[in-house]
Amino acid sequence: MPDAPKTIESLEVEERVFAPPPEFAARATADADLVRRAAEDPLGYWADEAERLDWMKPWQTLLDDSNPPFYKWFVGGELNVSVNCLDRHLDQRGERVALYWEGEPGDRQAITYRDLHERVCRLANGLRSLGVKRGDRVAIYLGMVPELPAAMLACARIGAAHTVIFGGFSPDSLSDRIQDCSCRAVITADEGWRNGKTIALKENVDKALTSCPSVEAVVCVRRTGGEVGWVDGRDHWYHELVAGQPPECEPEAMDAEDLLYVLYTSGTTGKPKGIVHTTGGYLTAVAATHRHVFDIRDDDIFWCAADCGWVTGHSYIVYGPLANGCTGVLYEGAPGFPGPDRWWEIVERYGVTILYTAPTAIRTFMKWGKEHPRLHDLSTLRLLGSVGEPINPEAWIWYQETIGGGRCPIVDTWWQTETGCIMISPLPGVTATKPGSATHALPGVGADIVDELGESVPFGSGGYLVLTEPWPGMLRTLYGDDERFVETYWSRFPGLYLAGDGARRDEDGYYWLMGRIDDVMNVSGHRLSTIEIESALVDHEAVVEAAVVGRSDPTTGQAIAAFVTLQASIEGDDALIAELRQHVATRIGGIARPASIVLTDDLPKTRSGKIMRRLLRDISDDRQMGDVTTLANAEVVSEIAQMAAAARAAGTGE
Ligand code: 7RM
Repeated sequence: MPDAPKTIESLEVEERVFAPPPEFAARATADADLVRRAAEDPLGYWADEAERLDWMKPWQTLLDDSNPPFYKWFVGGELNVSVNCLDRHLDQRGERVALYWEGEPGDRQAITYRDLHERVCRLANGLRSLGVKRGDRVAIYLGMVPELPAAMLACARIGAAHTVIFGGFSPDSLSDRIQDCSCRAVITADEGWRNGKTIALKENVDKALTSCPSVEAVVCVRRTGGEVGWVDGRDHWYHELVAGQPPECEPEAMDAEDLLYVLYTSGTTGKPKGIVHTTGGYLTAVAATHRHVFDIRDDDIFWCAADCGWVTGHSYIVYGPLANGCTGVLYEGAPGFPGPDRWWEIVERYGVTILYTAPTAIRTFMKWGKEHPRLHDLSTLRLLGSVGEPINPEAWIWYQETIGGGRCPIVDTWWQTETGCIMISPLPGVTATKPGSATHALPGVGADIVDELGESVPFGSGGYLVLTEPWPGMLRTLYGDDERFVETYWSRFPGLYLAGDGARRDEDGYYWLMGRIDDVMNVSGHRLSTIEIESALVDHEAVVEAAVVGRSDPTTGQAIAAFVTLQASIEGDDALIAELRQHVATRIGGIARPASIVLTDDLPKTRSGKIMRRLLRDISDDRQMGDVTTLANAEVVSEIAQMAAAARAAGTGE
C-alpha cells in the first residue's frame, strides 16, 4: 500500500447554512456573551457552572493538572449526585413531573420529583440492608423501566458506583463486565419488553452469575410477570425489598473525585474498556451542556430517546436533565411497536418540546415514510438533536423538515462515552448550522485537528480530532487499567487527547466528523472518508442507508466496497447499481466510485445503532469475522457475506 499522506482528503461540499431563528436567539440560555466569556476564561466558565450545583463542602482547587493525564477537578469538594438531581428540587418543584414513563405495552406513569425521590430513597435503604455500601460496585441490567434511573440514583445516594449493562447483552458479556469491576449486587428484572416479545433478563443474570463470585445479592423487578428461577438467600424481589424501607435516606457526602460509574464500551479489538466517570466534574459537565446545548427552559418536555445502557442515557436522560430539574420522557420499547408512528404518538401525547436521537433512528423513519409522523401533531417541538454518528445531510434535512416542520434548529452533538458530555455542537441560539457538521467546540472545550506529526492543520484540511484541554466530564481512567488509558488516548500525541475520529474543518472553521480513524480508506494513495461516500449514496433518492469500507485490492491498495439499503418500495437491479456508482462519481469524483455495491435490507449495527464497518471489512476481505458480541442484528451478517462473495466473484470493478 502506498504511504498515507498526512491528512484525510475531503471531496464533498455542503453549502447550505441555517441561521438560528431570531425569536429563538432572542431568548436562548446560551448567547454570544457566554461564548466570549468562556473563550477568555474557560476554567472560570466551568467554575461558574459548578456553582449551580449544591455542594456539601466547597472545593479548594478547581483543576489539579500536576500529573497529566490523571486530571482532578474540584479537588476537596464534596457533594451527592442524587441530592443534586432530586432533593434540591423538592421545595420549588416537588410536584413537577421528573419523568413521563411509557411502557411498550402502553402502561404509563407520571413520576414527580417527590415520587422519584421517595423511590430512590427506599431502594437506597434496601441496597444498604443487603450490605451494599459506599465504595462498592452494582451492576444494573434492566430494560427502560422507571426502576432503571431510580437504581442509578440509589447507587449514587449511598456512594456505590453503578455499571449499567444494556439489556440486549448476552450472559457472557454480562459476566465479563460484572467480573471486571467485581460487583457486589445486580439489579435486574424478570424480563423486558421489546417489539412485543420478552427478553429473559433474569435468566441471563442467572447464567452470568455462575462465574461471578463477587455477587452477593440480586434484586429483581417484576415487569412482565414471567417465570424466573430463584436462588434463596441471594435473590430478592424489588417490590418486597423497598416496601419495608423508610422513604428518606441519608445521602453519602462524596468526594468530587469519587467514582460515580463505570460504563463499558467495546473497542474495535480486545476486551471492552471500563470508562470511569467521577462525581463533581461529571455532574457539572452534563448539567451545563444539557442546559446550554438544549436551551433548557422551565416548561420544556425533553425526550432523549436513547437507552440508559448507553452513555447518552446516563448523561441526557438521567444526570443532566434531573440536575436541571427538567421534565423528561422515558419510553421502554421499540420505535415500531405496535406501529411505525409510536414515537410521534409519544411526542404528541406529552407535548415533547425537544427530541434527541440518533441518525440511525432518523434513517429508519425515513425508510418507513413521511406518512407516519404526519398522523400526529408535532407542533410542540422546538429543537431537535442528533448523536452517535455523523448525520448525513439528506437525513438532517429530512429531520428538519418532516419532524421539525422547518422551524426547529438541529444540534448535531459530537461526543463519546469517554468525554462524558457533549463536546462539539451548535448552540441553538448562537450557531448558524450546516447540515452534516457538528459545527464548533462548546464553551470551555478545546478541540483541534492535527496531522500525523500532531501539528494543527489549516482550515480546509482533515486529520485526527484531538481535545487540547482537560474538561470536567472527562474519563479519569479505564477501570483497573491506567496503562491502557494512557496508551489508548494520550500516547500518540503528547498532551493531547486522541478521540480516534477523523475530522476536517472547512474554510469557516466548522468541524465535519468523518468516522473512526480505523475506517478511513486508502485508494491509490488517497485517504478517503467512508462518511462522505456514504452521504453521497444516501443522497440518491432510492437509498436510505449506506455503509462503505475499503477492501484489499492488488492494484489500488484498497477498493471501495459499498453496502446499500434501498427505500422499501424500490426493487434493486444491475441498472440501479450502475446508476448509484455513477452518482457517487458525479457527486464526489471518479476516485470515490465504489468498486462494488451490495444491496441489503439491513446493515450490521451495534446496539446503539452505529454501523459496524469492521465486520463489513472482514466480509469484504473474506476473513474470519472478529468479535460480534456487540452486534444488534447478527442474522444480517451471513446474508451480506453471501452477497459480497457473489459481488467479488462478479468483479464489478473497472
Ligand atoms: C455519544 C456516543 C462515540 C463515537 C465517536 C464518533 C461517533 C458520536 C457523533 C459521532 C459524528 C456525531 N458515545 N459519534 N456522535 N460522529 N457526529 N454527532 O455516541 O462512545 O458510543 O461513541 O460515536 O465516532 O467517537 S459512544
